[in-house]
Amino acid sequence: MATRRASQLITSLSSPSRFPIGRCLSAFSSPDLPREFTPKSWQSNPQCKCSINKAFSFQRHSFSSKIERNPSYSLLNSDDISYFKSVLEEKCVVQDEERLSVANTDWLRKYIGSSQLLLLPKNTDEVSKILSYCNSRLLAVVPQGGNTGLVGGSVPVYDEVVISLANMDKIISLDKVNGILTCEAGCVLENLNSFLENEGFIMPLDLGAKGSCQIGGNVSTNAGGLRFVRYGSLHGNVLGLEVVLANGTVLDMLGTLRKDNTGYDLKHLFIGSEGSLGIVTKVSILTPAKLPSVNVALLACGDYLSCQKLLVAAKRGLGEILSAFEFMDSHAINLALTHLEGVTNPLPQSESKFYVLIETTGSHEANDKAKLEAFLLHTLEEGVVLDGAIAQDISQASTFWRIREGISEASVKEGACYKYDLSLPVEKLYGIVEEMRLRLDGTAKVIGYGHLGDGNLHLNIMTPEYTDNILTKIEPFIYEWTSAQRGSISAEHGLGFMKADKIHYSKSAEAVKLMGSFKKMLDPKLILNPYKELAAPFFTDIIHALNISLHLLFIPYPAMPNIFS
Ligand code: FAD
Ligand code: 2HG
Ligand code: ZN
Repeated sequence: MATRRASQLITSLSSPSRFPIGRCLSAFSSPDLPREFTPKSWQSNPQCKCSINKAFSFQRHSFSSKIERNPSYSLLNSDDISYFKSVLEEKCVVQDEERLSVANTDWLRKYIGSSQLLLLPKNTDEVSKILSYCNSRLLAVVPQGGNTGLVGGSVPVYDEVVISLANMDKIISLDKVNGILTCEAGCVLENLNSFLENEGFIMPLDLGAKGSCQIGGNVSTNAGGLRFVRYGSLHGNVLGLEVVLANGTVLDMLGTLRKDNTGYDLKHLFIGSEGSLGIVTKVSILTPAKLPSVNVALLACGDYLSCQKLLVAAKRGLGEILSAFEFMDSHAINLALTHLEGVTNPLPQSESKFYVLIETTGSHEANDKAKLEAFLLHTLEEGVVLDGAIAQDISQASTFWRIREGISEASVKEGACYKYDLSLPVEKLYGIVEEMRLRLDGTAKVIGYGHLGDGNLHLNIMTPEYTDNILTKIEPFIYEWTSAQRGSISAEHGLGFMKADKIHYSKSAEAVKLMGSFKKMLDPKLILNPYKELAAPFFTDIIHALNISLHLLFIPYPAMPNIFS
């Protein structure tokens, strides 16, 4: 049986639609791969325009409690505009309706705020002046990077001033001996990678949104992505940060040392803090060497257990050259094939339940190829893999990646999309997808995919439109299920607005309380990114103590009279 599968693969790979193992792709580098995604394409779509005249109107579809605008925050007035114009170039003080509508609308078009002001500082000093002023005037602000976040964290909830880092996109230095890049926070991830590739390095992270997301946004969300399995978290790769605090203080932590145990390592507080503690203005980051041999394979597995076996085998058999291990169930791959233009199924005959994309990156072309081929033959013989194909050129490799990276884009073409991003023990990870399908009983499309190598599931649920009825079938069940497995309700996307009141499913009351203390200490007037992430701890404690669920309540935004008085 096992041998038959192996010979099947060899036969199928010899057919013109497959990519012969013996002719797998030669080394290619990612600038040639059209893997970027450009969410900006929707900017001109009239659907996403919101009227700024409807001040404080606010749409959100995933948060059943109602939160009121905090009246303690000041309303913007003409003196404020005059001040900002005195500090920034006039064109960087934006009140234009169309540009505001883009800044007010998140990538999913699910969260739409009503800010009436977008500021585009050009340097740290300008950021500092803006924050110092907003702090003294009690004007709430939202730091914004590429606005590709998926949890409603990057757009205003009400009329918060949007501070975009887009104009701060300079590369400051590259230390070629140690592979350390220092740059401004507004540099677009893909631009950094292209710059580095020319110098013989790469960024240690890569994500489908790389054509728009910024390194400051990546740091602030502690983005994971497609290279995490190889290079690990930004907590390991970021060596230093410059951050502007709410009161305008510039905190210089822009070290470039690999080792530095003098006192608390404060930069870690800001990595993943989602704009709630300060604005990241500069980043120094470790950049791995660009290696010459890259191979990509797409493999079909009959069941989820085989995917797990494949992961174990890949870690052992491919070892140091494994650079991505991404998985998709058949529903996810079919969604991508349905909605992405010009993409065809590389494994048209397999119709398997699961697919795994494996990428290897190494320094020796012949050895790496031989290693991958031997690995694939072995897993075929063992029956772990049912079918597969190795990309033989850049175009085929980019098709494989396009399918995996394009799932997000495809998911929003179905109408409404509820997105969950869970960390779970790998052996339990697919259980929630199956349970959710049973629970929703055909009333919604449910797809499971993600970074299996990191135990990170993306569970997307799609319906023609957002309804409370469907939401109550999903939540709080999904969070309770995750919490029961001691998983995390946010593996890599953050809490944002979507999960502002859900932190207690993954963190203890004591830990949340301590986070609240940090927030209060660093941003005592709570001007930074309100109503999100650490906005909740002030009342989460009470709610938790009463053992009731926040989503059942109507919550006026927690008044903080002692803070604002
Ligand atoms: P934004 O969306 O603008 O902001 C995100 C959060 O960070 C907000 O809370 C914002 O206030 C804050 N912020 C932004 N810049 C700063 C700053 N300079 N200082 C302080 N706070 C700031 N995420 C992953 O982890 N892995 C993936 O594989 C992945 N793939 C994606 C694929 C697609 C197609 C899309 C649309 C998104 C994907 N994401 C992924 C989510 C998103 O791209 C990441 O969270 C990314 O890091 C956000 O960067 P950004 O510059 O767009 O930040
Ligand atoms: C990915 O891995 C991203 O593709 C996006 O993290 C996941 O859209 C999603 O749910
Ligand atoms: Zn992801």
